[in-house]
Amino acid sequence: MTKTARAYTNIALIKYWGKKDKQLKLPYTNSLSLTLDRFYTDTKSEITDSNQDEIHLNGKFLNDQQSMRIRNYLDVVRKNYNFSEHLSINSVNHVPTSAGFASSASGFAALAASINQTMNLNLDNKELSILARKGSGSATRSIYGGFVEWVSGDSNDTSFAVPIDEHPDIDLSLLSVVISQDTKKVSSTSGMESSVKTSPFYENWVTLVSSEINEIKQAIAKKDVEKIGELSEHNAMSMHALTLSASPSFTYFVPETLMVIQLVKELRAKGIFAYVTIDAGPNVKVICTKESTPVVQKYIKDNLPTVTTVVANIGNGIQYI
Ligand code: 2P0
Repeated sequence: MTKTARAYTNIALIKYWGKKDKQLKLPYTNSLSLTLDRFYTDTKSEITDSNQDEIHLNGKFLNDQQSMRIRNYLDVVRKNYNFSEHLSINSVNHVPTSAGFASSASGFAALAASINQTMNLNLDNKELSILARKGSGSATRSIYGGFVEWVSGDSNDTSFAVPIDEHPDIDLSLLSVVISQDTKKVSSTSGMESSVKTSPFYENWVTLVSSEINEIKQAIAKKDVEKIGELSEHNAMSMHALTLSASPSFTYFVPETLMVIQLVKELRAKGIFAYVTIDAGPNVKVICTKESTPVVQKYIKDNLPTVTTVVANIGNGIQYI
């Protein structure tokens, strides 16, 4: 019997923002993430006699338009691995869709792992990471648990994730502050394209990321959580500066995003461990320690009662259940 593939989402501490090859999804820079235990996708696939793929998400059949991205991906996988069978895919997303947590990361990592199993492709984790990348850049990193680096590479075979520390013994948690679950107006793919093409700071970003990747790896090795927090916050703000400096300018922030940033700064001024990171959406993720998490959670809820908060800890790589 085919098993269900489970992949957890990840939060990039040093972010991927821009492709040098759109087709292969080769990034301009390396990126580095932390896999989370709270948000994941379960995917099961089976060979079908039908002459087209059948995609179900959260128990609902997706029509042609809704399933286009996944069907295009399956065409790529079939071509790459030389099989012709169509698949019936059942995916359940335990991630708030399109709300700043990349459901595409866990989604495409779980899909790649599921196909690997159903079609007996016998891919190792490096090959699986390459396969997941073709679905979505951030999925490249969700193959592994803990701290993961995606090495940009310069070809299909050289762009994949490597585990930095899959089970780190480090005091870090992530408080997700959910401001809005609305679908974002600018997709990550088009947001990064516009930043690469039009932000006058894009070259600086590439230089910055290369030094921040080295610094954060040293901080991880030393378990220097303050340094990890500082670098992550700085990197996130630099990424969002690329959106603000694009032409036309755009931003993923909403007023509450800035309010949470402000609250986190207030907490830090009081000696509480808290740093923000923000993906391509309005929601804020606060990097905390075990001790600071409840304090940060209460402070944010007291000041902004409309938001919801979820705590995530460090998660594992791909699992088959
Ligand atoms: C990241 N993000 O490193 C960055 C930071 C969002 C902000 O990767 O175009 O869905 O499918 O490769 O991976 C989200 O974009 O984009 C993302 P594609 P993806 O996690």
